[in-house]
Amino acid sequence: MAEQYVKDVCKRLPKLELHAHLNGSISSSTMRKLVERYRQTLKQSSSDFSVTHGWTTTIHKGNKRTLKECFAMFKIIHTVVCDEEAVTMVARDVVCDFAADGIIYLELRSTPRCNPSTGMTKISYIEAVWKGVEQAVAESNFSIDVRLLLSIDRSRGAADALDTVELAKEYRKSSPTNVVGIDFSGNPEVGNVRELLPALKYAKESGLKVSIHLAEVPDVNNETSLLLSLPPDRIGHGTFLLPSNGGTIENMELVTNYKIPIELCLTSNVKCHTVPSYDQHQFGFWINRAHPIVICTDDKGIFSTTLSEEYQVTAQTFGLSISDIRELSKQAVDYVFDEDLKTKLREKLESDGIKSRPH
Ligand code: 6MZ
Repeated sequence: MAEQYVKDVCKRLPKLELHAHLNGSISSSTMRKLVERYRQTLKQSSSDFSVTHGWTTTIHKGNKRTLKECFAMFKIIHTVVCDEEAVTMVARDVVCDFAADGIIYLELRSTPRCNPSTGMTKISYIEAVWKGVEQAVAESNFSIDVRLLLSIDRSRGAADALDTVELAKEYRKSSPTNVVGIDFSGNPEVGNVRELLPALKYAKESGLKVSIHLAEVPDVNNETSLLLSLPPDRIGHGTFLLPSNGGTIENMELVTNYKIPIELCLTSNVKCHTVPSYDQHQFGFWINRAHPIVICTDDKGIFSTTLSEEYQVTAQTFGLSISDIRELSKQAVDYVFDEDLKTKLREKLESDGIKSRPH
């Protein structure tokens, strides 16, 4: 199929994004606004931080970075997203970007963060995120439903993890922020999963949905078994789960027997060197097994991608037909964490699908 044709179909296709980290999804134009604001409004001197000198938080086309370098980028981003105003601007812009790319349902995940120097607290952070979401939904010409996952950063220890779960419980109850679950993420080379597991169990017992980054790096089979014991409602990446890639048969069987949906982020994995090339991505394995999978962006700002582009590169690499692409976006509805929205989303996909169907 011609590249331009597939590109157009993927762009017009109504899509669901289930794995997007807020601060990794910032476009370069929003990033420029943030850096300028950090310099001017907050009057930081240029020697304060490298954000004022040759900063870069995007891995452009054709370039790659290690996971370690990616995590260094988050430090830069978090420095400029330092108060509620910046958080709201980021959430608003990111939701508008996704809506313009044809996303009809977005599960946005973010780590509640406090900053004593600006007075931002975890609570004011969450509320600032939701304020930005509401602004985007009100302003956007497109119709998009947004739900939040609060992220546990595995590098921050057990007390912080428990605190995040408590916040998620509170916000789910008092609902205006539409928190539906917990994400477990952060630098996979840092943190002790055994210590963090009780917080994740507590989240599950509390009825929160839980998506877990696991096997994102090699040689973590014991940690992966612990995390699979929950079991998670969805898995992020799972790159090194397969026995052919250093995983264990037991872990792989748990994932397949429980049919745990896997959030696959092709460009992220290729750009971070955890997968050598698109054609060697584990997407090929799971699709052949008819295992539940969903295509996602991970950090569209850092990896300079869009969900449309992720669908396009997946289709072209693995020879998917237009109906395969449609089926992938349709199946994603089965895996969303807000059960109450599933019927509405199916109807929307059906009617939008008819409108956007190529002649
Ligand atoms: C693991 C990741 C990640 O929470 O400040 N994050 N964790 N693996 C990845 N693969 C590349 N990409 C992003 O967004 C940024 C945070 O999301 C997590 C990291 O904890 C990062 O600091 P928020 O909105």
